[in-house]
Amino acid sequence: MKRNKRLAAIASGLAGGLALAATPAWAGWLDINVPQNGDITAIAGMAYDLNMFVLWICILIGIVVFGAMGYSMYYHRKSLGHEAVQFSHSTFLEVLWTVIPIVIVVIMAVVATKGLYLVYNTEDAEMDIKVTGYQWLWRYDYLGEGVTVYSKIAPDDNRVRALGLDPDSVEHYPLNVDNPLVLPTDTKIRFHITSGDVIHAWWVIPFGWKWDAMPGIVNQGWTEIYKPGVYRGQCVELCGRDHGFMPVVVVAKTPEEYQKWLAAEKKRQGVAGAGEQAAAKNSPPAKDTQAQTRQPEPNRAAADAAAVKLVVAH
Ligand SMILES: [Cu+2]
Repeated sequence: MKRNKRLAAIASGLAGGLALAATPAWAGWLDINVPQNGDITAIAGMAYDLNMFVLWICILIGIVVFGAMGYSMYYHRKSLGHEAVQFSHSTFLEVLWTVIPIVIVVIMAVVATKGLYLVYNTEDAEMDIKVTGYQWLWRYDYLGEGVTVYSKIAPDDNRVRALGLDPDSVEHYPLNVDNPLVLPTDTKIRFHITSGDVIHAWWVIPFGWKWDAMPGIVNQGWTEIYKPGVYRGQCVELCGRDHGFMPVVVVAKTPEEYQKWLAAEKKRQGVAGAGEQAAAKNSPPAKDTQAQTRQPEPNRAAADAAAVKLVVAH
């Protein structure tokens, strides 16, 4: 009877603890966990699930091991007249406590490898963005489109920083930029990440990864954004004086909205539109040398397309 009472007390204590954990007052505890962005990108969802999967395995192992220890120490204590067992080897136990951890590690390795495969599989991308880090801004090239965006900390944030104003006076300080990276949703986007000077690292939290941006090296990552919205991140490699002030802002638009933005941006940047390019292709080649000398520099879009091929081949 006594034992049942004790078990009931432990059970009610556990239930109370779980109920407490579920109340809104404890909701902040979720913030210290891996961000739960599975509804925004697949990789973020995978990272969260993997984290929780391994965490639950650890919790189960903890319950079994500490439960067995507690039970043994309490119910087989000396004062009850128990004597220590005197065996020194048990082949059965040794095999058991070798095989069980191996099985657990193999299961975790299989799940983690699947996750890594997801992160590294940049095949079949529908568009390519080259990300170049500079001290202290980002350059985004829409490869094959001829569009380039330079993105640096927004003027308001810069004012707060330079004049030592109240950081709360600017929302999302210091994670606002002048020109965000605009991307379409529901599109597999491949990133080619590099640097023009020192080592930076490009990080957008809901993408679930960060890649080093290194001079002379091109790292590849990918994302497919499920939900339109504004996603923030920053440089995460100490890159000099203003390392803390080179934020990343991605604005995800629906594919239709994105196409509209891209067309407007092409016009703004003076990139020949798709229609004009097609017309140029169809027109007979210029015969007189004067016209040839007057031809513009090699089309940036074509040059970028060649760059994509080069990068992808690597
Ligand atoms: Cu940096």
